[in-house]
Amino acid sequence: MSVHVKKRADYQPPAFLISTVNLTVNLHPTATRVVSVLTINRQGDHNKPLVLDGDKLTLKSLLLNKNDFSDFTLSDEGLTINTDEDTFELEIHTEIDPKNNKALEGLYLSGGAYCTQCEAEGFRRITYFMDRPDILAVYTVTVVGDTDLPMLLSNGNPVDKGQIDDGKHFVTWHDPHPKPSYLFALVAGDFDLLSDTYTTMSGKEVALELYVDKGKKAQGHFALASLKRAMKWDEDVFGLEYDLDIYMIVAVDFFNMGAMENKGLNVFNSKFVLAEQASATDDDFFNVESVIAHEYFHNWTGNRVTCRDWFQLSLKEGLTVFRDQQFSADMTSPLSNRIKHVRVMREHQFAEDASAMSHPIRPDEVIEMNNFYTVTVYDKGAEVIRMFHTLLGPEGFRRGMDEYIKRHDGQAVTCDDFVAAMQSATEIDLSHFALWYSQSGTPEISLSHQFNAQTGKHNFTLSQTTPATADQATKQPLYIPVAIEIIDEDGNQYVDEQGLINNGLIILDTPSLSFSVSATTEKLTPVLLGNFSAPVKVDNPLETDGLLTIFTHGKDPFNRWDAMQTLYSRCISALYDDVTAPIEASLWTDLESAIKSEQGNLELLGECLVIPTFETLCQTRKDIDVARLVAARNQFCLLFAQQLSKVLNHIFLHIDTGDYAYNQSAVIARRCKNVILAHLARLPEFEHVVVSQFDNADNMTDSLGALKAAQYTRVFETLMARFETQWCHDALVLDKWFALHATQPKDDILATITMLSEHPQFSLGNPNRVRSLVGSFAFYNSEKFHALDGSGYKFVTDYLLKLDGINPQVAARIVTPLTQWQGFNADHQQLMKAQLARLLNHKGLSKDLFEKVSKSLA
Ligand code: 0A1
Ligand code: ZN
Repeated sequence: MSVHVKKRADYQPPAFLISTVNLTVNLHPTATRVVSVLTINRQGDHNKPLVLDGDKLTLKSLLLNKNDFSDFTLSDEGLTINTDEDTFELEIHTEIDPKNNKALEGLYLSGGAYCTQCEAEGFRRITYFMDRPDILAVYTVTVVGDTDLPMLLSNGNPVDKGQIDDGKHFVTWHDPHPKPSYLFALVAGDFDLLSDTYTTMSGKEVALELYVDKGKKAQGHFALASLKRAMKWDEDVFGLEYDLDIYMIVAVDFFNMGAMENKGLNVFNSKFVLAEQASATDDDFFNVESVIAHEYFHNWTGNRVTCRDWFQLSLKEGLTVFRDQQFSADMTSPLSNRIKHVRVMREHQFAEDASAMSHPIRPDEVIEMNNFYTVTVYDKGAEVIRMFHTLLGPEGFRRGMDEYIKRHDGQAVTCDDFVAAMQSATEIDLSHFALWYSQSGTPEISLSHQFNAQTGKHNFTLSQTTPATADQATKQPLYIPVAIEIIDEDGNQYVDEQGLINNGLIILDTPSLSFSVSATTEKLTPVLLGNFSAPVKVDNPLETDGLLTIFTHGKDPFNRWDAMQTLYSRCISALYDDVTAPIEASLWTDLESAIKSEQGNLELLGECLVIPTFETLCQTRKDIDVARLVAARNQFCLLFAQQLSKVLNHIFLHIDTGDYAYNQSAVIARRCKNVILAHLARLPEFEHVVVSQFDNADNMTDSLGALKAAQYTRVFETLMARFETQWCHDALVLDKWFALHATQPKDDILATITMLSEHPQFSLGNPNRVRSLVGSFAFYNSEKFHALDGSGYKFVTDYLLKLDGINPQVAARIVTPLTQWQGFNADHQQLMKAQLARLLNHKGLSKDLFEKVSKSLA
């Protein structure tokens, strides 16, 4: 297959600019007509032709300065216009087929509604255009549709509407803010509408409109309230105010990602809009609020200031994820948010960096841009922004942000521009720090510690190294802010003699650095990477007593949680070596007292009782034998439940979750209770507790908590059947049920998944369904996905071969676990690669899958 690798270094400024776009879209399921009138200006002194991108379009006619025009060439990739005009108007008539657009890029049908998805390169599936983010134009859009599509929406403000004939009407929209084509949107359908208003800090009233499927209005109130909280927060924290008269959000069922920040008209996966007590878990509520906020925050970080080219994606995504994380922390709690994000980093981003898809947060080479909406660009990108925030402090960061917006409002810029704006707000030289944008891989920091009893001095050496990655063989030392505490057994804090530790932070910007501490005690415990101050792995060689000292006396709650995670991971390692190995009795008494001591802090306790997932455990291990690691983890969980059941049950019985409410203390209480229930459920004598919670739950968090716990009991299948009967009408709830089925490590799991894919609610064309069934199996059913007869790998591959012809973007996401073979032992690797080779040999493989599969076999 012919593939084109795009390189960041090859960026060329556009040869032409497009200042205005006048679109008329006449909707029809299989033959939508699009008329695009563009005002175009040549840039500089050259005689290059105008090259427009286009994909799956039928060109009907072309006019230049209102005359028929024929001096053009057409290819699969676009349209080349040969003209020597410098300023001209181009009118392009095309036809497209939304109904048969199953890739869900460009204009497509979701249920009965038309909607668009243009990021990253979907606008070229609607009309011929310079489909790149540095072409900023003012759009006027007329949507023409049948009257059974009462709502005709596009970006900006409505400026005209009317009846065309009996069966057709139109609405014209004008967006005064120049924008890149990826922010274009159009929606047409018959929805239920929730309306509200928001008065901005300067007193302007903004209409808020939320469009949901008919009958789902009650599930939209929380999203609308979240939007108002996000608008207020951005004013309070960043002084950023909304800039149009209307803000619309539409929820659709068929969507490849979470949501999309189209100017003034966000399109959302319904999963991130709809939420009410009976059918949504606390996590769902949380996710709705954070995705609503994320898309809203893009209005400034993404839309008003956008990316020059797609290599700069983290400019808007890393920054906006950081902003939504800060918002969520303010709305809920900093600790549980931080732990949530660190879990994502450790489970998914570290895995990506260890794989053939490793790339810096600002990638250098791309075949298919859709493959770069990654945990690296988004989540590691947000960690890099967080480090700016740590280094500059909240005020310095705010000054940098103000400067960034002041300099670049209305422009398409680069990550370097962002760094330069931050630099203007601090004395710290950020040039070394900026290496985080170009160097991939997960740095590993380690600490060595020697005590000299004669001098009473503790010498510490902190070192960093970044292992080579698939994309970069050599690595340089990074500029790493490491939050650090040095404590003794009673929790007294110590400072270093060199004064390298300032306000609990040490800057590690060389391969290693040393410092010393004077103390009479031999037992000093260094506590590293408070609040996960940098996206790195840590090797801090502490014994159990050191970890328990951190748990008991550490100042930073993140470190306290992390110490427990390390402790559990150590125990699992011992069981990996020998699953029958005894665990020292003192560990259980220590854990029991640790648990008792935190009874009053259910947030930390709930998180500390979570055993690291299989995926997290993989990130600190090599040459993994999956069955052994799964067995070791299971054995540890069983011992944990057996040894600690008394104290856990005692706490379980004393947690009062009260009447249902979605507020912080209630969420924390439910979370802790359900974590404990999942432990207790491993013991037969607690089966009735699981059933009783399932029977009595008045909210989805507790129902699903009971159902998940039930997987360790004999009643699982019965409860699953009851759940299905109760929820078979609600696709979003059934997704949870599909996912829970798919993650069962039972022998006939492949037959079960095949059967479920014939369920009336299942559809291969719907990304949410595919992700919940097949995605959950590939990502989270480690035991059966990695079965050593190769059946799990083959099953997923067979499925991907079917899916790739329908929706390559989703197929390329689900292939991820298959490409991450590096940590597993040779038996696994061989089987995984055999299936990757099958994919690679497949005729007509999409660019999306080709890029990931070929890299992982290289
Ligand atoms: N910009 C959106 C995410 C998004 C990206 C690509 C999409 O289709 C290929 C859709 C949405 C966000 O960050 O929320
Ligand atoms: Zn985003």
